[in-house]
Amino acid sequence: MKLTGAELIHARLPLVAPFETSFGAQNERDVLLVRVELDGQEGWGECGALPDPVYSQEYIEAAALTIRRFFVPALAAADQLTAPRVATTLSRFIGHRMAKTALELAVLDAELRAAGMSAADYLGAVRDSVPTGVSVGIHPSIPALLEAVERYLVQGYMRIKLKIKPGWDIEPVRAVRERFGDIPLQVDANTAYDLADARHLARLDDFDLLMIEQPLGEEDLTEHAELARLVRTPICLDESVTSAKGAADAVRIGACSVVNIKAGRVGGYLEARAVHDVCAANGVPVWCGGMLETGIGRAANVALAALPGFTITGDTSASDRYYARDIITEPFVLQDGHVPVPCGPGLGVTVDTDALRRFTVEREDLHVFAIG
Ligand code: OSB
Ligand code: MG
Repeated sequence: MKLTGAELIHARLPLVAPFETSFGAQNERDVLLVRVELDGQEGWGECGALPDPVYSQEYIEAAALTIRRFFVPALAAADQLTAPRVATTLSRFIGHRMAKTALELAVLDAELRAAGMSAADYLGAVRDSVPTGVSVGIHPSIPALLEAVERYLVQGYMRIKLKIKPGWDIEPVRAVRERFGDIPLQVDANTAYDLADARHLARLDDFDLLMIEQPLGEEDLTEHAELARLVRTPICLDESVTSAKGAADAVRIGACSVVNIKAGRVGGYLEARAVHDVCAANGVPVWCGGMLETGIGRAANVALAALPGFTITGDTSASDRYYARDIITEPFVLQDGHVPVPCGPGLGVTVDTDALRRFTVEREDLHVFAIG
């Protein structure tokens, strides 16, 4: 198939509640969506980038520019465009993994819709629903946090992840443990600590956490390996893992014993599957992370999370945990702590273009012309 059209949509969706992490608070989710046409067949993709380069180097405007200026012209020159060929066609461009992922996903959606196959089947899913946890942001007070956690537990979420940072770590974890007992509980620091904090982080060992996610900096692989020797709680990496090779290296040097897989962070859903494969081959459990996706990215994440190596509950929460109104007609609904894996062709979700238009900040038709 050939790329015959491409469109960028910058939408802004209000979040049901502010989401605060160690890198800042968000009240809304600005998101970059990509719509492609392959021989006239439509496909949708979502870019995980946030508006500011605070989780990774990428941010929405840079992703849009990179897609417009470099990626779409390169893909337009490819004759037999398929999802696996997106990564190979764009491989001479360094980084910009979330931007690449959005295009790979849109091409995959179009290709699979044309073939009548679901993304779940294409990726190798073995489940028709996935157990789901929830990522709970930093709250203004411990009572406010306990109220939020209680609400999620009542809704049926299977595990709670608390965002932590220096000054908001031991006490919130202790309070949640004391109040809710033996629930599956873990924390995520989004790089907020240094190796010098090892003794402090070891205090979390008292609380039987499933894992500490990304305590140290993105590039601090050897420091994570050192920290893993100083704390008993398993170390999970998020930001640090940007490829399957990187995952294998991290595991080999003992920097982590669990991996959070986010397709955008590693450059695509096919690379995400390769991370899954290399972790499975090394006996390392993985779980599916999230970037507050709309229904488009969520559909892809849930399909990925249905692969056999995803043995730990992830962050593929139901749509209403994020949005009062998703831009997708069918919201993902929690049922007995699980979300269903879409089984229709492609991503298996339908974009409500009228609703999307109401949330659109900027829309751009890209010129699809070949370079070279
Ligand atoms: O570190 O996992 C993270 C959201 C935005 C950026 C980074 C992270 C997160 C989350 C929320 O933890 C995951 C989700 O529910 O989508
Ligand atoms: Mg994380």
